[in-house]
Amino acid sequence: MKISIINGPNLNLLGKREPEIYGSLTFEAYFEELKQKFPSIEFNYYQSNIEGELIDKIQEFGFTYDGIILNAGAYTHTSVGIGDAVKGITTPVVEVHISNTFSRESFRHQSYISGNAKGVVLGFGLKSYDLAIQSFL
Ligand code: CA2
Repeated sequence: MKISIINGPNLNLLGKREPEIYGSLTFEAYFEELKQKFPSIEFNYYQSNIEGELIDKIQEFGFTYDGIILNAGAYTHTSVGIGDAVKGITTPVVEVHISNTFSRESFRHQSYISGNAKGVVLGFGLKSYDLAIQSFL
C-alpha cells in the first residue's frame, strides 16, 4: 500500500514554535515513528509552503497512490484550487489537522477540502496522522 502525506504552509515549523498548540516533535521525527509503526506501507512525505506546489503533488500522487493524507494548513480555509485538486483525482484523500480547528477562530471552521475528502481527522495532535493511516488499512 502506497500512502502520501502532504503538509502545507508553516508545518515545517512543527516542534520549533507554538508547542502548546502543535506539540514539540518535528514532523520529520514523527514520520520516522510512522515508518517504524507501519512497515508494510510505502510512504512518501512532502511539505511545501506554496499553494501551486501542493496542487502539483496532489495531482502527481492522486492517480497511482492508494491514499493521500493531506494537512493543507491555512490553505484548508482559503484554497478553492486545492479543493478542486482533491475533487479532480481518483486517490482517496483523508484531511488531517493537528489541532481541533472547530475550537479555534471561526475562519478555521471553513474547509475547501472536507466536502471532497473521504474523511476528516482533527484535534488529536500528531496522532491524527496515525489515525488517518489506520483508516486506509
Ligand atoms: O491544526 C492543524 O493541523 C492546522 O492545519 C495547522 C495550520 C492552521 O492554519 C490550520 O488552521 C490548522 C497552521 C500550521 C502552522 O504550524 C505551525 C507549527 C509550529 C509553529 C507555527 C506554526
